Amino acid sequence: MDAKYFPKNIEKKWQDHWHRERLFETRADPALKKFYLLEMFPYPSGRIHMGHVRNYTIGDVVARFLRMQGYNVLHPMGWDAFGMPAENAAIKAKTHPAKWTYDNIDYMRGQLQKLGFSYDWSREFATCDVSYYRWEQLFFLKMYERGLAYKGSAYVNWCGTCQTVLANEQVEGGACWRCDQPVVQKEMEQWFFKITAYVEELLDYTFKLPGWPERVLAMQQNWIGKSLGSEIIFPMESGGAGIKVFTTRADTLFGATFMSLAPEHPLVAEICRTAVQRDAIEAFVERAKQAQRSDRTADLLEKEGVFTGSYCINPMTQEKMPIYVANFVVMEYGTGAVMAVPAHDQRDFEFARKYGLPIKVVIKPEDLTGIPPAESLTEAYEEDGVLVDSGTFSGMTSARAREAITAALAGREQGRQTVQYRLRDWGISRQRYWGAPIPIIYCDQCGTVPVPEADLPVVLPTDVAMLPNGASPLPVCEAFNRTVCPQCAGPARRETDTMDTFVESSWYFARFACADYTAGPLDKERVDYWLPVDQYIGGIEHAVLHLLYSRFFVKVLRDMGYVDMDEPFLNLLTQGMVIKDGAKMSKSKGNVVDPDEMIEAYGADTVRLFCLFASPPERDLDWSEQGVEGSFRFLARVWRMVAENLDHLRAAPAYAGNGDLPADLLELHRKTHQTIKKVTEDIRDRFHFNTAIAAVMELVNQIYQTLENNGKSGESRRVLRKAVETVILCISPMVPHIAEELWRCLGHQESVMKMPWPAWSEQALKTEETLIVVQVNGKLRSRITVPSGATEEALRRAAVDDGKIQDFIGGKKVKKVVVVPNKLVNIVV
Ligand code: ANZ
Ligand code: ZN
Repeated sequence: MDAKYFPKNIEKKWQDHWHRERLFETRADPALKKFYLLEMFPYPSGRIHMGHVRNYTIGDVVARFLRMQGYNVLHPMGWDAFGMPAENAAIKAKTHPAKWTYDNIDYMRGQLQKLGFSYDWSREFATCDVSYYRWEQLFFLKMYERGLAYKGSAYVNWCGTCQTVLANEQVEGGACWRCDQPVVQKEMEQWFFKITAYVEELLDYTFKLPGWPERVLAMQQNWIGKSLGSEIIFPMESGGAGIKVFTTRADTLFGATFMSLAPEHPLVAEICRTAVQRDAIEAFVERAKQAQRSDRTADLLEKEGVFTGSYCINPMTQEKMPIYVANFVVMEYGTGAVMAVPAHDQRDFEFARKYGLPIKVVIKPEDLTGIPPAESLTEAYEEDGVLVDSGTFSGMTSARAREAITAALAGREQGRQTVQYRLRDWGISRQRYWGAPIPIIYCDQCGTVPVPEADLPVVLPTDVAMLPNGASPLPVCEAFNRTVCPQCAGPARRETDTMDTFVESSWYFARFACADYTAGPLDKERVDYWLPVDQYIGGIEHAVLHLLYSRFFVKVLRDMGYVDMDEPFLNLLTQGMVIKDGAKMSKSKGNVVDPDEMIEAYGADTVRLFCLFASPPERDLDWSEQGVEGSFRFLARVWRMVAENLDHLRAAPAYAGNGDLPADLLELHRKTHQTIKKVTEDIRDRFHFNTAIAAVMELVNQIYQTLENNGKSGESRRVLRKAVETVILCISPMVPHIAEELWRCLGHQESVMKMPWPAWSEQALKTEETLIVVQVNGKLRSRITVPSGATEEALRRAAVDDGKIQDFIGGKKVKKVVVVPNKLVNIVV
């Protein structure tokens, strides 16, 4: 064995060996306890980044740890391979998205292999493989049959830069999640998945996922945004159908003094009284529509509106209420109409002040003090309270009044209790090329016709030239586009929209259970064995996108009979970001550290160790080259510990006795078992690899100490060997290459990965105590209890620190301390 640690000499060697031995390939076996461990699969952008390295290292440690604990572990890897960057890159580099994508996959697979991750590569697939997306097209057809996939016209988020529609989940603060450019509203025909059909179940289960971080569940609950409230109908002054509003504050109805409609509200065009008003409104509506929806509801937005010239009637006060069009009302929520209560809603308050509309106070704090009369109000009183000026409801609390007023209206068919959700159906149409074609055909005679199942897959043509402006080449690709109608055999055209790539990532985890299956999308038997995913690991940025879509998809697949579970991911770990110089490591910040360079300089094990040691997984990880060097130095120290004592260690089997040992060996024995316990619990219960590693470091220190102090008795060799093997076993999930090499150097024939995880002995943890006599100048002055086998140094300290002894020493100078281990300390002053 080399005297010094050279990762290059061992890493590739063991990677190849593990691969040849197929150590990580798994098969469903009902006799074994299964564990499905999954990290979010990457987009093949070209190279992996440190965020990937961290995510996948965390997953790999858990996978290797659980295998040693006897689990049948499924740990697959694949590629989320459709999506726009491929198109943009292909246009720039004058290549084809398919070539760009598969080249990247080849490169990145090599990178992952260089890190020694223990994936079952036999299950690898890319979502742009026809053998994958063909099944997604089948799901689409089945969803279409069930009304869960439908085409509708809607205002959608349009990103001009990316030339595509975005889902609500993909718009962040009014900007495209991918290119950060402003998103505008555009009315378009779109395909939708009816996620709202599952809204109650999706919400319900957020309270039944104890293995998920609270933060993610809260984000999903907010996104679903369930509101209990009332629908109230306000008759038009001129008769005809009234205006329906949704409100959570029916208790404020007596204070509703005007009505606000969304610019897109269908009534707007009808009720403008004069041509002047109509022009003013049209101009206003156009302006308002340009603004992004999320901005329109933001608190900071300048409230603006235009009077329509019409009035409706407050169903309680019977007073006339002017109808306005207002920029802060959105069509997509509730009914697109809001009863305005300026005294109790801040937006309405600002609006009323601006346009001189009446403000009427109808809620006061419970003690009936506090809020000034309407004229001198400076802001709305938005809290619940007690009703005033509200007819027979005056004196009621807000909570009671909401029910009572709604019930009274219900009696007159002017209102009812209802529930609203913020969640909208999932728009899945993308006007892009590099995606799974939507299996639909349009025929002049028959209309919209689904592609028959037998005609699947609808293969994305690859012999197309990319258009320089970034628009999809599919609409102009006649070979693809022109087809015959499956119903009437007449000429027809294909849908040229492709599916959102989030559709692919909504079920890939199930396909990993049976990636080679060709008789259908999912082999029920294997899927039932492996799923749900026991532990999922990935970034928090997917909290409402991928993680919500996947939950929805699994429920749909369940209802179609493909799977037997309600939820896809039992436990979720969201790891923090990788930070450098105070900012997230990213290309745009120019602070990227390339994993390849780090592996080249230090070896994969060091990179892995640093990622694990620098911080617990949920926290951000601060990249530091010194930290990386420190990790390397530790591994080198472990290496020397074995290399420099190899003959000594190889001469005896590991100690397996009950701890009947001389003091210093007993200490090492105890430390060994303490370390096993600590590492096991830190990994198993908390994924706190950093503290686990710190514990191993302590054990290594202790081993060095014992090596220094101890002769080469048979017993010491055995205890040392046990301690050294413990170090190797405990670090083997984290730094598998060096662990494997050292393990073999000790003479083992079998891979360290096939070893059972070490167990600790409770008995070894126990510290026996010994009574020690303490003398000062030869006279008995105190007795202290210390752990048996305490070192001389520890005894000396314990004796000098003892309270009684301190009194005897007083201010005198300690000349000498004589220690008789396990018996006596004499302090000479
Ligand atoms: C009258 C009222 C009085 C309201 C009051 C609030 C306070 P959540 O909790 O989010 O469901 N609203 C309803 N539809 C809207 C739309 N399409 N665009 C903008 N705002 C809309 O919010 C429900 C409240 O949001 C509703 O209750 C309504 O204003 C407003 F003192 O109705 B409220
Ligand atoms: Zn037809």
